[in-house]
Amino acid sequence: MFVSLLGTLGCLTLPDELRPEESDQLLCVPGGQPPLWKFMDSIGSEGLQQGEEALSCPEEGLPRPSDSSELVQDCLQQFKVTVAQLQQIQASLLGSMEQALRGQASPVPAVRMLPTYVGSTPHGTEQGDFVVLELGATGASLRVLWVTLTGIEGHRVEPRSQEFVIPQDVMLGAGQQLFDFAARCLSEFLDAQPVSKQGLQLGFSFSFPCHQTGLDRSTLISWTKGFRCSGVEGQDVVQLLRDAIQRQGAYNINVVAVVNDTVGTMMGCELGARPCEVGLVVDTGTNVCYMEEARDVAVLDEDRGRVCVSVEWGSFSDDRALGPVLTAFDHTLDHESLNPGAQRFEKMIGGLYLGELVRLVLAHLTRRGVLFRGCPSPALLSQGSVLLEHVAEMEDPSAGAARVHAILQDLGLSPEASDVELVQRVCAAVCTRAAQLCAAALAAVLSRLQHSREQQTLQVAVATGGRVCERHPRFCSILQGTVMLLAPECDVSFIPSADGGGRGVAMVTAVAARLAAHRRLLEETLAPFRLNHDQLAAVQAQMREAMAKGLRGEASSLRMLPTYVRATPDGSERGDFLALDLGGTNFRVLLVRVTTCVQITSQIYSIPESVAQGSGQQLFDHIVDCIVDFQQKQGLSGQSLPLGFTFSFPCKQLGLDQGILLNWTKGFNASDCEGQDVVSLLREAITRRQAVELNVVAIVNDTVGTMMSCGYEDPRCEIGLIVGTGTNACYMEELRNVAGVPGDSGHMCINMEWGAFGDDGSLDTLSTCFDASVDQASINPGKQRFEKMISGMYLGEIVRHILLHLTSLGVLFRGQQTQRLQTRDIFKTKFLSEIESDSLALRQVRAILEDLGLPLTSDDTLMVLEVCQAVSQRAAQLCGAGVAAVAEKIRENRGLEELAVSVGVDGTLYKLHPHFSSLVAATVRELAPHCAVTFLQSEDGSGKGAALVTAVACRLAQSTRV
Ligand code: 0WK
Ligand code: BGC
Ligand code: BGC
Repeated sequence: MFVSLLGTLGCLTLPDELRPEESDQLLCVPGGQPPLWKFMDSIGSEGLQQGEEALSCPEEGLPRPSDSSELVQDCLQQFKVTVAQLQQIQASLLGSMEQALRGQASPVPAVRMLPTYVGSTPHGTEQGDFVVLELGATGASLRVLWVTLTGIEGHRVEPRSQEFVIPQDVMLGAGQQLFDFAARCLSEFLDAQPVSKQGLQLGFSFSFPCHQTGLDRSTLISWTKGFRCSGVEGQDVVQLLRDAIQRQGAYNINVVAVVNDTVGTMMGCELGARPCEVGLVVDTGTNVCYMEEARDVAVLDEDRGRVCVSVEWGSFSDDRALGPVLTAFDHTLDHESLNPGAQRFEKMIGGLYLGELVRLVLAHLTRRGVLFRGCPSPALLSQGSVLLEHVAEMEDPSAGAARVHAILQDLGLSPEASDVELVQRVCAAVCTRAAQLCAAALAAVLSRLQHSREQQTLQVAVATGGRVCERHPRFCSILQGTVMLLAPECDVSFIPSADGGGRGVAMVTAVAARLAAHRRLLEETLAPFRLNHDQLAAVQAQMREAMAKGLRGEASSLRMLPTYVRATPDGSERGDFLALDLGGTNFRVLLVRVTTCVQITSQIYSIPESVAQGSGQQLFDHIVDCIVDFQQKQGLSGQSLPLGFTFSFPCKQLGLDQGILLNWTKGFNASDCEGQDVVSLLREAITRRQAVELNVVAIVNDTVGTMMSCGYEDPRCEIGLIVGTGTNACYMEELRNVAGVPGDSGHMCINMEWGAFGDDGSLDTLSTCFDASVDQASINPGKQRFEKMISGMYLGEIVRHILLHLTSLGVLFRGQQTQRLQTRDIFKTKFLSEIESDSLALRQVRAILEDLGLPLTSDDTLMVLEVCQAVSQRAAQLCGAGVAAVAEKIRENRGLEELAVSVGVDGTLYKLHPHFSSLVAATVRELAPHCAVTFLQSEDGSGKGAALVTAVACRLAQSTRV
């Protein structure tokens, strides 16, 4: 029962049932707080009679001096906070901070710990002219500044600024009214400045708790400090300001960043021996931010670097820690505030409340006849009449009694000398407690920094800002003294903020402007990779046209090569077959046993670059060496099994076992092969290697092998697709449409060799300078243009060229070109698949890139990820446009409304990239809505397909022989 009551300290509205007689014993909190009700009915406005009766001076029976000093003692004692209590607050706040950092939602953490998207303290290189709008830091006023950052250490240009008082009805009115007021102040300020009306960059210091989702996107959680405009909580305050500036229409101002005033204070602190990593503001409200380890901020997917977190300690409330130090005056103040129950901690420290607390104490002591002969003034009984400035002056020993007297007279009081001394003591009590509580909270932040930095002794600089810090005579010294008491192992230097954080906001704005400029440059660079529907439909149409020309035997970038495969397997094939699979990432030799099912035994052999680019004889001798090695290992030596040769290069087939290599692709360039029948080249190598019997029955392209391999499972599989080192497709075309091959009925599989699509320039409109760089650096410039925009051999290189370009623009890696990044093929296409994998956190992306020796910032990592996504997305969409063209061709061939067809697919890029296959399928659905296309990933590769083609050929040969 005791706890629950204190539990509601958050919003202490004493439940009726707890009226005085009941609560007497409950609230005598250890440490000697006098019973609350003794004060309550004499403190709050309702405690005081209203009107004339309230202002009446007691006729007789002022308290005896002894009583009054006990009364005063009682009163001031309440503001005394013990070290143990401060340590309890320090510990409790630290607990809440770490709970919130872990993202633990229940119990709801007492502080919010809001990430601010500020990832580094200023480099000092920031430069430019910036407009800064400060709203909320100093209560009922906003400030506009013109800040020039020179980017030269120690060279400072004094900001120009103007303060505008915000009318009460604007602070409590409609949100639009507030932002329109701000936009008017901006114009008024800029009208007085010799500045252009265009391209102004603005940093918005908005000092309220906000969820930030970007440097320029921030949603207000709740108002504090006397603000309560409607229609703003839950809204993006940057958008509200942009809309107001738009409505004002006087200036073209780009709101680049929004920051909390504590961040501005931290970022603005002069670069001393060590950068400030904590920003403390005590003005009308209070709050702190500090540089937290990104890995410890659960909501952020980061493991490296630091991020500035706004603690929002104003909302700290903890029964055990705060209960004992909350006085009746605090409850009354909260009860009568705009937001009862909220910001309890702030209401004990913030400048908006210190004056009110002093007023409540003075009114109470006056009521008890201890002050001003028991004669209150209307001002003393009016909420908010005692301001921070009053308290700061009255408490300032240098102000002297005369000044205090004058201030109290301004409040309609007639103070005696003893009153002046007592008022100063009350001010001191209230402010001392505020500074001590603030110190306990700051000590919690320092302990947190120690924890996260695993440092025994922490050296840190704290930037301080806000009028309580700046103007209150003793606040900072009490604060510093108490911090040293509570955090003795921390060596803290306090750096007063030179201009209330305006420069800091400009610093963040400069960083934001730089990042925004980088983002624009990134978008401009990647825009050509973002293909829209019309562009893809145009590629589809151009491919259809090229297919038709190729089939008619006319000049076309699509050679549409007949493969002499007329049928997909029908399951009656039987026997053992050898198969070779050359042209992909790996060269494989396979033994394929076809019974009622297909069993495969295979071995991967490497084709060294020197062989792939050596002599043709060397290449084919190497192939035969591998076959012999395989036969020996499989105990097949001396057996002459029918062999199917998957040869994944463009071949003009004259028959199933005759294929003239038209040109090498994919980095192969063996001499004396192009224009040759590769089956003959293989047979000659077999001959050269005496004692080997091999019966080469068929040569197939890997697309055909893949189609056949998948067709064995799904007879509707009539398209073969490879997206690996290279890319290509084949499909079953109507024989009547194939010029140069006799026969009008039946089908023939056509190897499109779509890798060469666009070699006639038809894709130049889509080609970028990065594609051109990759093409020029390739061993076959001008060739395989479509392949060079899609396949695995090239995507990594396209990305690398884009990264080089963005580095040269200073967008990436701070503009530092690294030797590694200049190295060809250093950025493997498999990195794209890894970097784009959803399961990889940014940190793993960073690890991949750091292995490449790239000096990364978290923004760089995000940008590299976006570059990879843009390049792979374009590749997948172009591939999808190609498949849509083929599917539509088959549908129209057969005069069908709707076509259901399957595509056998293979290739490392298609299989390993996390999004490639789904992007291809989505593009096909978009461009060929009347085709239900199923993609079948080939499990056994095209070697099996080659064996099946061989099996079909043997079956057909068998059937013709009988
Ligand atoms: C596996 C097939 C092979 C094809 C390769 C393509 O068995 O015929 O050439 O896929 O993919 P890559 O290995 O080039 O990624
Ligand atoms: C706000 C903080 C702000 C602090 C100091 C508090 O009321 O919630 O966001 O930093 O005041 O201005
Ligand atoms: C070749 C094709 C092959 C494709 C996929 C291209 O470079 O020209 O014949 O199908 O790569 O491996």
